[in-house]
Amino acid sequence: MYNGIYDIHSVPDATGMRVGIVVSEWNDKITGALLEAACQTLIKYGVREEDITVRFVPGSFELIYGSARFVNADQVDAVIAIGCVIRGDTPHFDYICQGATQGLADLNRMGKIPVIYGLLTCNTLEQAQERCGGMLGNKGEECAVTAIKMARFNI
Ligand code: DLZ
Repeated sequence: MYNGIYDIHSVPDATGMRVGIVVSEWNDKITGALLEAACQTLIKYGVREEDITVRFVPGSFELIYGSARFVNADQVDAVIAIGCVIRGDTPHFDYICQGATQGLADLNRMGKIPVIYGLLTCNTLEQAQERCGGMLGNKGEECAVTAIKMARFNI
């Protein structure tokens, strides 16, 4: 039963936590900045640097496979999938976003370990820049906090 003392802003201690991060090489300036913030934030809350495993994949569509490998390997407590898709002239953007989103959602539905959605889906490069350390903060930091909270999720 909820006893009214849960502080939604507190981040659990992440000591001993192991985290896998899958990073897309497309738009690498953006994904690199997201990765940097995610790692810094994990370490800030107690994750040891050696317990963070980073793997790169060519594009955001491959985040599904990369994350699935982590999920099935049973070696980490959470996975963060980092990518950035920027709208172009063709419907390609929609297919990649839909495919990656559905694939990551499917992995979460397995319920083995949480897979955190660090995919920026932007209309312009400027929108992406605003979200990786610009005016709107850094989604990598947000993903790290979410990973810690979800790895500590218990029923
Ligand atoms: C092909 C493609 C395009 C056009 N744009 C992006 C993008 O903005 N961001 C991204 O992460 N990946 C892009 N890709 C690559 C696809 O994600 C994928 O790597 C290829 O379709 C091969 O499966």
